[in-house]
Amino acid sequence: MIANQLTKKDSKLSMAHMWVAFISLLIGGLMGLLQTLVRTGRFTLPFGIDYYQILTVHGVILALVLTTFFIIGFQFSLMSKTVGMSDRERVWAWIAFWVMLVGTIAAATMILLGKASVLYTFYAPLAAHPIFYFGLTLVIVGTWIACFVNFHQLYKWKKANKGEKSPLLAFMVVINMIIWFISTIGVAATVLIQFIPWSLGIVDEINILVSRTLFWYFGHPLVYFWLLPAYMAWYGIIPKIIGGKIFSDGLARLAFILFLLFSIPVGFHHQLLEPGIDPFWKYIQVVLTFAVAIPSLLTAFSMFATFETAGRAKGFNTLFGWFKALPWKDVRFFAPMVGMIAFIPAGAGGLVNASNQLNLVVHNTIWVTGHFHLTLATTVILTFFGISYWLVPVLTGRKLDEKTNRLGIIQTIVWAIGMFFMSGSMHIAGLLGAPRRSAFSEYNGSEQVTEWIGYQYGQAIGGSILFIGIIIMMYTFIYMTFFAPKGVEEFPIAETAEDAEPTPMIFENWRLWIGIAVVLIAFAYTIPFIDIIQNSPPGSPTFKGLIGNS
Ligand code: HAS
Repeated sequence: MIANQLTKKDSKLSMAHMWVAFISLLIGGLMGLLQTLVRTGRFTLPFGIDYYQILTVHGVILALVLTTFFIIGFQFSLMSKTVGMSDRERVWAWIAFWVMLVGTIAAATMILLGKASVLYTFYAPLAAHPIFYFGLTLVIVGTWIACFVNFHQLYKWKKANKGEKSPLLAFMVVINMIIWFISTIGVAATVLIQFIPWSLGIVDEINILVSRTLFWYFGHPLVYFWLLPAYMAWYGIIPKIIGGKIFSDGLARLAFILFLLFSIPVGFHHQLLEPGIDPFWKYIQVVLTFAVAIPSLLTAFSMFATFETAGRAKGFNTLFGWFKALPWKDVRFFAPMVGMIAFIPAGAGGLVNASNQLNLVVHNTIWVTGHFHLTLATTVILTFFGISYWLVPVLTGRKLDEKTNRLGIIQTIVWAIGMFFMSGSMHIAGLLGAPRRSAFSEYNGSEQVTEWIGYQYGQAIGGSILFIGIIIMMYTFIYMTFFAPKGVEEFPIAETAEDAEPTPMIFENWRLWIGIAVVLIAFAYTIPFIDIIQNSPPGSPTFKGLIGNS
């Protein structure tokens, strides 16, 4: 192992995950471009391909496959770097990778064959081929193996370093994987107990509200599973890149613990307009949703503090002078920073969604699609791109050279412009009532549709610019992997500021935090869930007809 680098074996493991993530980016991005073109009403898909088929590929491949592989690969590299990985752990990590990959290929094949056009939320009563659900199950089982590898890595480190505070990034990885493990129990339950028997014809009907509730029990923490690795980079890596220090290790850990507590018992905010759930429990979960915004506000504070102290330490002492001290020409900082700036309106949009009355206006409109293209496809993805500009060279034994840096800066600007048009148009069209999850339609010549058309062109323009961004990113990925100059690239891990308050050891009390998380989940879900089951309407048979997934 070269100093500051990972071992060859660890690098290979993370790099395998990066390959799957970037190939997914290309396929999923192409589908996204096609969708925006179809929605102008001027473009028809060739060879009888169905709109909902490509929409499913887009959602599953980008929201589930790209993210999961990138996150797990990145987290393995953080764990190897901070607490180490044994040969046995690495064998299990590879098993996790292959199980996830086989599951992904199975599910993707069914979608491509037109047998699973059920979108990434696979809402019942839309039914897919059973192999699609088996594929998803394998993906989840694979991630669980990865969870336990990470848990074991930290456990081993703690045993060897009794009484010591665990490395910040390892602590963060473990929190993220605990959130993932607890939340995926919900989606595993609905897939195994409800969807698989129903799609195999063993049972005739499915309880739709139960399936959606179990899905969203998983679906909201899923968004934090995406966000937290970006926060790992913001808290633990960016300070090093800007030549500063982590403002407060304790504050960073507190933010992550708050995510563990509040990110799960909030799924009802995706179901505010769904009948059959007692409004009192929706209210409780909305309150908890506002609580889960607090760790993001803490993060905003912490990042500003990090930037300001770094700038002042370099002698930029006026009120906003520190802003100039930031390394704007370094893509490792620039790409995540653009992501952070995007998170200000993106997060505000989330708070709009969470407000019961405003949710009435935006729910099921394309505003929501605009929201997650700002949060996930801008804030999170630009941070992931920012990570890959140094991580891929570290993994391949190459250098982040001037060419990569320049391409990365251009890519970030192209992405920001594309997303401004696409997500901006989505937000506005949504406010004008344009629905989400729908192909182009004139709705029998309804006048209201004319108000949306301009914004649908806006989405296509944005989508085309974004696709150029994807091509640049793919080129840069290939360049970094095979052609950049060989050398030793820095794996940047920040240190905490000397004058930061000491981190309370109670943050390492895993039993306490997991215990409180479980109590909160039980409180928010038990009574409404019993109510949903006891007062269920009749179940639904499979529905495969209209969208070609016969
Ligand atoms: Fe969301 C729907 C509420 C965050 C993703 N969300 C979705 C869906 C997705 C998604 C995928 O309450 C659609 C699911 C579907 O298919 O139906 N969301 C929220 C709230 C937050 C939030 C309250 N969402 C996210 C994140 C996502 C994501 C993060 C992905 C990564 N969302 C909702 C609701 C719905 C919803 C409802 C359902 C809507 C419906 O009706 O269907 C919060 O976590 C947001 C808190 C964020 C902040 C911002 C803090 C700002 C920071 C940046 C600091 C900047 C710096 C730079 C330091 C409070 C940290 C400064 C530099 C300068 C130069 C100025």
